[in-house]
Amino acid sequence: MAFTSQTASRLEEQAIELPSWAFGNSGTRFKVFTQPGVPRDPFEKIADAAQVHKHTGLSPTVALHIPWDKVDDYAALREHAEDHGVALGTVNSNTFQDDDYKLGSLAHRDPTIRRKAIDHHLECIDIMDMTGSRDLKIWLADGTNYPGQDDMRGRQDRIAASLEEIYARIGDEQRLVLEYKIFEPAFYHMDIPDWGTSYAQVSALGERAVVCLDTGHHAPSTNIEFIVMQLLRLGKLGSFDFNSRFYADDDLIVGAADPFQLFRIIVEVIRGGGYGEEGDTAFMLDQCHNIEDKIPGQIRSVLNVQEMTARALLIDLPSLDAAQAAGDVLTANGTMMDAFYTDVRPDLATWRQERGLPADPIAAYAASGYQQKIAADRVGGTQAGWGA
Ligand code: AOS
Ligand code: ZN
Ligand code: ZN
Repeated sequence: MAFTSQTASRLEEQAIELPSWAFGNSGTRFKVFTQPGVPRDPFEKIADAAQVHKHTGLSPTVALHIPWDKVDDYAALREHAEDHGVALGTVNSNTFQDDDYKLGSLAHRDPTIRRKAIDHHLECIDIMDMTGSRDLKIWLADGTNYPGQDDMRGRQDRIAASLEEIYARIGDEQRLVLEYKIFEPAFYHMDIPDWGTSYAQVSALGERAVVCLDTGHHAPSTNIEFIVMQLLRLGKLGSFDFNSRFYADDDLIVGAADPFQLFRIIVEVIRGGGYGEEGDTAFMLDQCHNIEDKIPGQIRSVLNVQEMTARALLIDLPSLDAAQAAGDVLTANGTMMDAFYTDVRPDLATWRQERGLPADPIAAYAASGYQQKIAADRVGGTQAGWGA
């Protein structure tokens, strides 16, 4: 199937949320590399994120992280975002940076620490009310390092009770989104290690509790698109944290290691009704740019997602369906591969030009002088939070 006007208009439905932390300094546990011009406060992170949207038309919202993006005046931050042509998006909580959380947060045995962690989430919901955000995203670092360190069942029950209290404060238009991760920072067990656990927890809460799938949070060789299919089938795929992994939670540019996997994931999102206006699955990036420039790194990322979405939209569905029904394995697989191997980049350049966007967003950003300007203007930019 060729790139048609229908493909073009379906692409208009795409929105990819950017993480505010992608614009700050970041690194690994070994080294945080600083870059000239990184934002000094959340306002500047929003301004940088707005550059990505300006050049691509793909990223109208920015996710916040509390406390990294704590400000005195959220109405002012919201207005600042709107002035820059974007809106504030998901609020990410953080219960992994305090000494208090060494043995867990929502799963902790000590009720005072659990209280502190629950209260942090209630504060995040208060912030969401001010920013107009829909989603509270919870990723828990809770887990243990050694067999016998704690009772896994008790921890699961405490998480359930803590989440219930948080969910009770979620507004009618808001959602609680629970992310899972196979390992790290805990290495013997994580309390929310997989989609099944996240699904069990959010299902016990109610309709407005859903799962976040971070593409870097699985064992090697996991069939992620199968999980996408299943969660959509169950009505619980709330959002993606997109990134790319070679080994573990690499947080690299989405589509870098395996564009074919990204394609297969998006095929299932479209198949399952999660895409665009008909769906409720939020596309977000969860990435850090440790060695490359951050704004062009984000531009490349959203373009990669768009490119694989365009290819996924090209699948000749009637032919695929007929081949599947006939048990014609080779034709069915060939139909998928025909779409995957189609170079849509010229069509996407035209798509952008027709919408008043630059044909080549990375070149346009480089030519804009913005990078030089922030490098000159900003001194003492902040650490994103990772690798501290
Ligand atoms: C951690 O590994 C997770 O991917 C989190 O989604 C995220 O990176 C963190 O919560 C930053 O907000
Ligand atoms: Zn994530
Ligand atoms: Zn992660």
